[in-house]
Amino acid sequence: MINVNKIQFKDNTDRYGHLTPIEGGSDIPFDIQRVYYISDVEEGVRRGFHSHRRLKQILICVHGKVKILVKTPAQEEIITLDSASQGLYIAEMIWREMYDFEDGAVLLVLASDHYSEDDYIRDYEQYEQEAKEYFGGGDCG
Ligand code: T46
Repeated sequence: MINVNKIQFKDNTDRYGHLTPIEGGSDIPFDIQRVYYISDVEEGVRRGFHSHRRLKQILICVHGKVKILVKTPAQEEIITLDSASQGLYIAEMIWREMYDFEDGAVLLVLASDHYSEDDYIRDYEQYEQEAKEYFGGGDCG
């Protein structure tokens, strides 16, 4: 889907467990300016409901499982994140919702910029309007 893709990180697995390195400059298509994580999300809770105007992010479910709905005016996809060695790259102008957090799931996010509420579009109608201008029909297939 446009502005969204999965990234497979190197997974060093041995009998002592897993180790997943993520290196700036090679594994991540932007300079990491911020890291945050979402945890202890109760059953039935749905988060997100917004898009970013400029921010690019990579979501990694480092423990457990979570579903991510990504959406443009013309496309929609549901992606399950259940591997600590897999990232979901979401670039600008993508509506997202995160739900079905498994008990104990931890969603780590790498972001291309510092937190700025001005970069959020939290109203879906406003999002549709701005996204149609941004994609200009280029998100149709
Ligand atoms: C996103 C998804 C995947 C901060 O103070 N600093 C921060 O860096 C962030 C991300 C949030 N906040 C504050 C703003 C709110 O008062 O934390 C509170 C919860 O944020 P929000 O409701 O935006 O959380 P989610 O889970 O809906 O969305 C978050 C990110 O905000 C967003 O960028 O793409 O995770």
